[in-house]
Amino acid sequence: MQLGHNRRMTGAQCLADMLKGYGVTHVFHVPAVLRTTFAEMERRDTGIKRLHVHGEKAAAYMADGYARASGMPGICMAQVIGALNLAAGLRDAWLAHSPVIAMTGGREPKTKFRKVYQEIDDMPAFEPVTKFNATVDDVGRFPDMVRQAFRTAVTGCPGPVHLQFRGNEGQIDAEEAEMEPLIEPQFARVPAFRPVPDEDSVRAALKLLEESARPVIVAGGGVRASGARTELVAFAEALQIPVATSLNGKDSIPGTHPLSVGVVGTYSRESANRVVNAADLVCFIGSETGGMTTHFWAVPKIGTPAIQIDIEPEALGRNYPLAAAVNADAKATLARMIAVADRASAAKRQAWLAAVQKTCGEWRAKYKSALESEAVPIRPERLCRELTGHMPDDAIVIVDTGHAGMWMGGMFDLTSPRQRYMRSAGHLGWAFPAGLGAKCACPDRPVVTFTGDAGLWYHIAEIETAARWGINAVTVVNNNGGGNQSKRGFDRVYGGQQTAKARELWTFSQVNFARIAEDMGAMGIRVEQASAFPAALHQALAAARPVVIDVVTDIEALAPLAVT
Ligand SMILES: Cc1ncc(C[n+]2csc(CCOP(=O)(O)OP(=O)(O)O)c2C)c(N)n1
Ligand SMILES: [Mg+2]
Repeated sequence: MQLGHNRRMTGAQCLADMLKGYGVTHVFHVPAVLRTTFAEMERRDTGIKRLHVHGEKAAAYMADGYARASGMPGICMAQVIGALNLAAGLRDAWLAHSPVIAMTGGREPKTKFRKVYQEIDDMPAFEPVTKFNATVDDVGRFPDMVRQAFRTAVTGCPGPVHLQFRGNEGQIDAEEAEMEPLIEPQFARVPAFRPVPDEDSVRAALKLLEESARPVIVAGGGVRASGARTELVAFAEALQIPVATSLNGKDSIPGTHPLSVGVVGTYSRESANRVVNAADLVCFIGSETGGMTTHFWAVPKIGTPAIQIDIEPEALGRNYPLAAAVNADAKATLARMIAVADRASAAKRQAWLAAVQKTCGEWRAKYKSALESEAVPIRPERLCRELTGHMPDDAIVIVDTGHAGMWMGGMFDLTSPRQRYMRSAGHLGWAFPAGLGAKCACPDRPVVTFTGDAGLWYHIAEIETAARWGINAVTVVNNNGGGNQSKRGFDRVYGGQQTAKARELWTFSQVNFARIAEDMGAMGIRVEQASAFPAALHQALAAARPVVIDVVTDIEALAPLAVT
């Protein structure tokens, strides 16, 4: 980077050049914000697609899906009145450590505190959901503030950033200054750096793993951020250590790999929880060891000897006292461990591996009939099995929360190391727009989103956005006519019985989402028999149009609860 070549330009010209320089291909917004910048993006031939969508929260989720699929910051924008809708949409990115950069319009010093139309102080609302929350008050600050936004979003543990541009619509972008729109390519994507581990810490962790008779690895989202899947699998194979994943880290290892035991925690697979709870040593890699992954610290139980490998030092030991801690990039650490591991130590884990295989086999036997069910309405377990069997080997799978997370986390398997899996970190309705964002980032890969009907309702208007922009993602709706994950809880407060009044609290009208999709310009396919699903998925993937597959499923089907 060379400084000192300033030229007179507008903030809009500077921002358009910088976004192009960082490799941004799409921005997601609700008008009207940074209008001059949008015109400059076009005039300066940046090729950046400027997608105007139906709601700011959806714009943030699209940017989030784009960021998680590509590792590059996703950009979303809103004028001052939409700023808090955008902030709400950053909440999942914050929880998932996704590098989203939000840009909003903001207060003009000349009119502050005078009851200007639509204006409040939005900055506090961005504080809990961003790593960096800043105002751009002087046009001359565009270059350094945009660089800082990218730098913060992708370094360390990645996360969202907010820049508020002066003027309710960010009109500061029309002002001029002497500027140099320099970019730092290193900060265009995650990971920006690969800090290597301290050798002693690697040796200490490795020694414990080599000595352990019943170890297990719990791989988290940090494995994806680091791009460490290949090393993770190679390391597990070298020492013959079973691998559980967090829901966020599900694509760390294919579900069909002999060492894979499934997703551990709350939205989980029984075999994974049983294996982790039977282990004598748990090695967390790129995992927050949070409530969902550990079923609120019951899997493994506190006191189980633990190791943690994490890029963020303050994560080390947060929830489990550690026998060893490694502070470094996951890929760099695993590469070093593979290089120095004592492979002969694997022999002492034969009995453990046999027990692990038995536990996994028991899970398969227990759910065989549900996974193969021919029932009408369709069982969600069977839908998951069809998705396992027919998912393209380079697919990006995007999954909503609630039952969607439970069904797909527990019952669906990735079958190829090329497949990617991303999940809502807790917000219902995230998956559909996130899937559209992922498809924008990776137009040549199949994107298959799995959501419940309540999840789709949130941002259903974005079917029109997908059709208008030719975002050819495939969305599979587990349509049971209600938010039936809520059934257990409402039955409980009604004395443990299902009453008509309890059902009122979580059921919806029956609708045909395939027909709605067709009306909005997408393709719709309705599936009422499980055996018809594979053909529907193949048709959808070949359609070169956005597709909604509306799968009519059993409203009484409840996902199994976590075992401890
Ligand atoms: C923003 C937000 N609000 C509320 C919830 C609570 N919640 C979790 S699952 C769920 C219902 C899900 O319904 P649907 O998507 O149809 O899936 P189903 O349970 O019917 O399979 C709700 C309301 C949430 N996770 N996120
Ligand atoms: Mg539902």
